[in-house]
Amino acid sequence: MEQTFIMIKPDGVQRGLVGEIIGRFEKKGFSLKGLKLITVERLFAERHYADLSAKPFFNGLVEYIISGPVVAMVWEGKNVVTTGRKIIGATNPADSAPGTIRGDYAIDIGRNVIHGSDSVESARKEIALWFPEGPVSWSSSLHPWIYE
Ligand code: 3AN
Repeated sequence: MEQTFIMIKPDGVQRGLVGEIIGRFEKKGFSLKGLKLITVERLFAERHYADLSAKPFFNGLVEYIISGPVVAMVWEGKNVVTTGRKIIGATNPADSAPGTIRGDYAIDIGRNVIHGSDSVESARKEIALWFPEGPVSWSSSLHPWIYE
């Protein structure tokens, strides 16, 4: 089953959106396979965002991510990478539809509350970076009620 890496950024934690965000993924039917509240160091944040290191906003992005604790999660389910991105909404909250997390709770691109892996391959890399111990292995008893 597919897995994705989801991170509630420091603004989402400070604003008390953790329960709301976890609830949206849970109610959809996805399974939580990893969860931790951590403050990451600069080098770690730079590794996570290595693909964006040439962007003019890179330093500001790293400062933002290390500014407070984040909630790092692994979610599992059919098409969870693509569907997770839909639940999150477009990168720029100005373009995110109402009903998405960013559409409902964010205004600025540099304070967009949440991160979600953009492909199965980046999910694999991000889960390995954030959860070197591996996700938690368990099966939801709701499975037959969610999948046909
Ligand atoms: P997403 O997080 O939707 O996958 P990416 O990977 O393009 O989007 O960007 C990663 C993060 O970089 C975004 N979540 C956002 O916080 C930040 N970012 C992207 N573009 C900009 C920008 N033009 N100005 C400031 N921050 C940006």
